Amino acid sequence: MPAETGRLLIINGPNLNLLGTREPEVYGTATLADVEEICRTAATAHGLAVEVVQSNHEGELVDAIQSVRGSAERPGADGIVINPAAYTHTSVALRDALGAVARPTVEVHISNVHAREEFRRHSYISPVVDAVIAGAGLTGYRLAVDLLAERLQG
Ligand code: CA2
Repeated sequence: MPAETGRLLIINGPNLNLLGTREPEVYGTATLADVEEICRTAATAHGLAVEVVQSNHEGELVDAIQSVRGSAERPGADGIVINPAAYTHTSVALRDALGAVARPTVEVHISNVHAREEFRRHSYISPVVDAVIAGAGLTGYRLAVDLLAERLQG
């Protein structure tokens, strides 16, 4: 196994802790633990470390984004995968935080947000990220990790 050559932060927004417990017709039956395993497996194959976080609180998500800068106590991160969940459609704070940290970032949505209610078609986040993946289910997280590995190592 090669030494880890970078770190990714995988951020999940509100209610994604409920994955696998409700609305399987929209979000499938896999859980947040499965998201973590998918990301870790893909990242490891690229020699990248991952940290997966989930919060139901907007300010905690802002703190998580800012944490990629690192500190004396914690390592930072080189890239971000974020499913902002409902905050996609409401949060100027998350958009500003992502814009400020300047790391390659992929926005992921499990469902195809363009095939659902009209309000889900607008994202405050998309203009400040490098790529958007929607409707690929949990595979979207793997694709996001693969893309970031390519951008960071290519
Ligand atoms: O498709 C996605 O990944 C979303 O980001 C999920 C959000 C939704 O607000 C976005 O429009 C699209 C909702 C996450 C809530 O996840 C649940 C999972 C299982 C049961 C209930 C909610």
